[in-house]
Amino acid sequence: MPIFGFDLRQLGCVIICWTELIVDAGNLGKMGAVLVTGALGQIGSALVPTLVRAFGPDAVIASDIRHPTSAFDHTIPYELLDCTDQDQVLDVVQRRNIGTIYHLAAILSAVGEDKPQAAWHVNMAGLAHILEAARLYDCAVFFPSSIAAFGPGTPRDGTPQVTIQRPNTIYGITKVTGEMLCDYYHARFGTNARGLRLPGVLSYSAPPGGGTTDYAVDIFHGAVRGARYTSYLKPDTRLPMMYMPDAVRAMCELMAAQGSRLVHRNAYNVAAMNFTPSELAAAIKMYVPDFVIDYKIDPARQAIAESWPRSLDDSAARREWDWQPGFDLDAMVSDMLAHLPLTNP
Ligand code: NAD
Ligand code: AKB
Repeated sequence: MPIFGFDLRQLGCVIICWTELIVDAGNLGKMGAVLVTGALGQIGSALVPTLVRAFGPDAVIASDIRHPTSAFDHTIPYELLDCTDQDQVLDVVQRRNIGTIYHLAAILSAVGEDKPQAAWHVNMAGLAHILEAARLYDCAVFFPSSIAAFGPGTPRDGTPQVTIQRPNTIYGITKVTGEMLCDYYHARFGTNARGLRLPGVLSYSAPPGGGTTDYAVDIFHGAVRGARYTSYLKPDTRLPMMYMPDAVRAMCELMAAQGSRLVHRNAYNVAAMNFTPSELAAAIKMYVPDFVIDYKIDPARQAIAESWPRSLDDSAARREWDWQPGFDLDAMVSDMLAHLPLTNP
């Protein structure tokens, strides 16, 4: 994006606007384009437009294993890319002159328990190929870990940054292994890999992709369609959550942060809010008075939720790169409901 003869990425001072939040997203890596894998998913659908606003449509390459749907903005360069195919990954990174990779492609927790071998393959082979491409072509890498990287032996309230990590889901095992693989590439090869342990992420624009926290998105669609929702988690199941604008901003801010400040660079706890299905239903009822929630428990997803933190200590992120969430429960509910009637007339 040349302006007055300079490329803003060179200056490290690109400004991103997202729902009135301003982010400095500079220092993303060496010069080069930004590749997003898994770009058609819930987070990619929000991240790609934000990156395009920062860097321009020619500097952001969206990719996924699927052909783009009609909702995809076809002005953005697109690659059909299976991240488990090393040759494809190396080809795209070299041919598109990639400098930064946001590696979002993955299989999430609930689908992962149905297909554990596929989850291991996509999540681990995919990350290994991305890190190898980053080593060979000197790219920065963003890796989204998850609250799933913790397990039943972890303290569940105010889960510390450094604590026991013995997850009992295949998804969680791939996330903690992914954190360690990023640590290894950074220590052994100097790869600029950075990561967040994201809570359940909520958004109105794209459906979630088969996780345990999906209820907290689905409930809004139930609320605007028929003022009803049947929760598959028990009413008192507390989980950490984050609204999509905060999640995208956290990803961009971490990638922009000064490397010398990052002690826990590959796996920061980040927190914004935590709630139970019954608390979320009560918050929605403030805006949709007729709203009714009932419960039909899915034992598989309930067991996963009960192995995860109820709340996170994100003081390392606050200290090392000035993380601050923007949305609490009420602000998130109000914003979700303000947008959903437009997408579900
Ligand atoms: P999603 O399921 O919505 O999207 C994942 C995308 O990856 C899909 O579009 C899918 O087609 C693609 N994909 C699957 N296999 C692929 C392959 N072999 N090659 C290329 N693409 C492939 O997931 P999301 O919610 O957007 O999550 C993105 C990342 O963030 C994942 O790594 C996930 O684990 C992590 N994360 C998400 C949340 C959340 O609440 N959404 C929370 C914590 C961490
Ligand atoms: C899931 O529920 O699998 C994801 C996550 C918290 O990683 N949303």
